[in-house]
Amino acid sequence: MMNKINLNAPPLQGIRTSDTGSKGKFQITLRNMGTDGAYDASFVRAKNRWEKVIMNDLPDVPAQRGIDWFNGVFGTGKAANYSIDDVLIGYSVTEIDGMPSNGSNILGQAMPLYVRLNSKPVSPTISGMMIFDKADFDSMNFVDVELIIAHEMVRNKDG
Ligand SMILES: [Ca+2]
Ligand SMILES: [Ca+2]
Repeated sequence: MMNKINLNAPPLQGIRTSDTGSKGKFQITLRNMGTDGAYDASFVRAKNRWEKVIMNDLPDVPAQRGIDWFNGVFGTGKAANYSIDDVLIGYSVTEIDGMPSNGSNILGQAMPLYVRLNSKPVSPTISGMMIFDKADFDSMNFVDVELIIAHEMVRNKDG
């Protein structure tokens, strides 16, 4: 396996944020943190889908000293430390377990990594990660791939 991934994601982190100064449209920033760009267009279409339906814009979260918004998930050389408007999602389509025939197939993993602590009653996500198995995506049509990405993306919305 060329790209080793740690499927044991780090625990969810929270950052105190401002609730004021929000005026604009909801933005999702995507970063391909892997090496395979074959599904980039599917991620963009899923992102556009959610940006259209999520109404509540949030204030930017400024860069925090010493913090990697991906919390090491994609390696220390790929740390993200910059201002976030409104959500940052790092993704990778890579080798996980292929498509084993014993029924234990892993499709991927998606979860929030940092959330805003000051927004009540929910804690909207600052950053999240999505990792998918290339073997599984390669076995599907692009419509199904996009639906799976969109479904997992919304799980990143609120921590
Ligand atoms: Ca915003
Ligand atoms: Ca798999």
